[in-house]
Amino acid sequence: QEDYKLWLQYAKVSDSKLVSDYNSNINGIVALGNSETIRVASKELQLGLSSLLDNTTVIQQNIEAENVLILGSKTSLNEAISKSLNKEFEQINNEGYIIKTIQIKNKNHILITAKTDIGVLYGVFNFLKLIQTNKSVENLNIVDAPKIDIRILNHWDNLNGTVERGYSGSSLWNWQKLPDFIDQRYIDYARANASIGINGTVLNNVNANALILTPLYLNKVEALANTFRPYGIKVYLTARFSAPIEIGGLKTADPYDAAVQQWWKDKVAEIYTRIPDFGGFLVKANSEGQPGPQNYGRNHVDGANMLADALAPFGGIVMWRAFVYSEHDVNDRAKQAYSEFVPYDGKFRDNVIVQVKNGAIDFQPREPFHPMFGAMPKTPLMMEFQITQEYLGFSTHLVYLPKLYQEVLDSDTYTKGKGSTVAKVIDGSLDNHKLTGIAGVANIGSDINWTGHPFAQANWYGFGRLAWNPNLDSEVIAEEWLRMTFSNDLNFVNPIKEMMLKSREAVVNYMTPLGLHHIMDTGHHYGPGPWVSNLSRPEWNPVYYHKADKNGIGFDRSKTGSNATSQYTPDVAKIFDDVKTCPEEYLLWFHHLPWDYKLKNGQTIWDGIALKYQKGVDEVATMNTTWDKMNPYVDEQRFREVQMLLKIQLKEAKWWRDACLLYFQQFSGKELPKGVENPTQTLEYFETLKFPFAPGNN
Ligand code: BDP
Repeated sequence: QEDYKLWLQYAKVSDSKLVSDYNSNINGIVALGNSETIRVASKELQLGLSSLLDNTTVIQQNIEAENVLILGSKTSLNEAISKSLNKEFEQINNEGYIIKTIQIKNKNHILITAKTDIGVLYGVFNFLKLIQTNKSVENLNIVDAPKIDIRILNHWDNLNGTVERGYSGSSLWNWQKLPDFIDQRYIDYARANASIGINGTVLNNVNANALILTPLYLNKVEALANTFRPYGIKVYLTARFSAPIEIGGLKTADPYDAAVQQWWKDKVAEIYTRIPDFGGFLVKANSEGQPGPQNYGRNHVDGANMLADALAPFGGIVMWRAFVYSEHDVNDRAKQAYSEFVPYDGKFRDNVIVQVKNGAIDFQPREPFHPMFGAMPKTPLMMEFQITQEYLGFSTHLVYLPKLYQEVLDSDTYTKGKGSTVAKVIDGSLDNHKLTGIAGVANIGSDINWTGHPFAQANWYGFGRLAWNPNLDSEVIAEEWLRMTFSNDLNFVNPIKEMMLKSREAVVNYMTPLGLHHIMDTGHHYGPGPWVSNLSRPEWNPVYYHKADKNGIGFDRSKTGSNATSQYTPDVAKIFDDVKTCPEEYLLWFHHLPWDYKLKNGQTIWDGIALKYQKGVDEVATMNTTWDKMNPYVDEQRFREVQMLLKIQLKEAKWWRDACLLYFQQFSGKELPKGVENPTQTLEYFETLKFPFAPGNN
């Protein structure tokens, strides 16, 4: 089925001239080396070529013929060839690859090589991509390498098969049938990830269950690790901080306790006897009720370093999350992670990396970049993006997230002057860090199409591409994804690419325009709930975030308010602090403004908000009409699915618009401006809507 195949459709190239050009360049494959990785690489190549080009080229033993596709790592090449590529090899790291047209005895060949077999596999996928996207394979000279070391998915999968904030079925991992039954899904999962360069996976939820660390489960984890290894994907686990008590029989999990330290050392050694290339632990500690070092009067450094010491002898790492906010300091939740972590800069072990969400609240449709980026130069920080759309319409709304990712990565921290982008913090170049990483909270589940919405596959794909190179353009990524997933026909690619690129701004507009945030309904986080004010912790309530009243709307985080702006470098703080220079997309994130405050275009805040909500709805309406014309280019099933989903999205964009505007209107006391449709329901109606069927909230 098409939708299962993701961007690895390998659909037959429709242009017959192109097919013959390709075929004339590919007249046999020679695979050097005999590792599992080389085996899967040549298998993928054969699958791709036969399907894309009807080219049934078989593996050959030598390079006698012309136009042979040669794959193999540096050490497997003959010396003359390898020497001639010295310059190229210098430009790549262990995971990079070279695709080059070379001459041997006056005959042309295409060489796919790398320093490692995994690099060769990446080269193979990228070579196939050239054909998938109808690019030329003449005179090739491609040298490419990932800019970030750890490119990892975080699965929020529970051991009972549910997925926290997962909207595409249940967990992929079938713990009952593992380790004996290796589902084809696991292999296709690994292929898909390898094809975009993802090289790590955390199998289980950050809200962790200690049982994953027991032999019963480790046995199964080992089977997954063995399955993923040929594809260059390392397995990581979340470590529940209280595991020494829960499964170790100890009385405490205090990181200063010698028995606790020993327990972790033994546990880690046990894991490595099973999985010699185990990646390490991801830890959510003292956050939203999870246990952690603070339960024993210790701090994040104590906790992270204890685990790091256990992992260090084996080369493992700790990814320690900075997603913390305490109920004791409710002045401004956005400030807390920074306040708690920045004083620890330089105190973590070398094999600890602190994992920071892209913004200071929680994966909202738009947030300014997290002030921790750039603020801890002596500590490697990794990015945590959410691929699953917890706050952006689950897997029902079409939202192209690489736009969001790129906006964050391109943000300038100014910590070392202009150009100190978040991307440079993450790729280690700004502060010279060796350990670098980027994580995406996966949107993958057991649905046939993996991600629920056919277009949500693009978010998995795009995350992987930006993890490989955070400087890539989201537009380029959208185009290659569309060509590989659907069609190379420009009558399809151009309008749909534009639709994807606009979809992120659309969701911001119909959910949280002008810097509004966290006004979704409680628990499920799906529909609007700006009225919610009855939750036990103040910072869980939407009213805490929008602060709408008769006088105005917005959270004052400037100098006159919570002063969260002071957590940014002075250059950035100055821009955000001044209502005149603050970008309007962050206006109500940083400022509380009267309803008749004038925006740059002359509209009042009230009119501006209302018109933005309307614009969001209009954009989704346009997405619908654009897609309706795409029937000729897409298989019936995916065409219909997307069409139905877009209709729901339109209905729900209106729900957001009407509910939020009716609610805020109570305070503004003003009429809706011309151009904004009148709500067809009352505020009471929206307030009493229930959403008991929301998935993923467990
Ligand atoms: C929030 C989710 C919650 C996660 C938490 C986290 O609502 O389910 O456990 O983040 O990242 O976005 O730890």
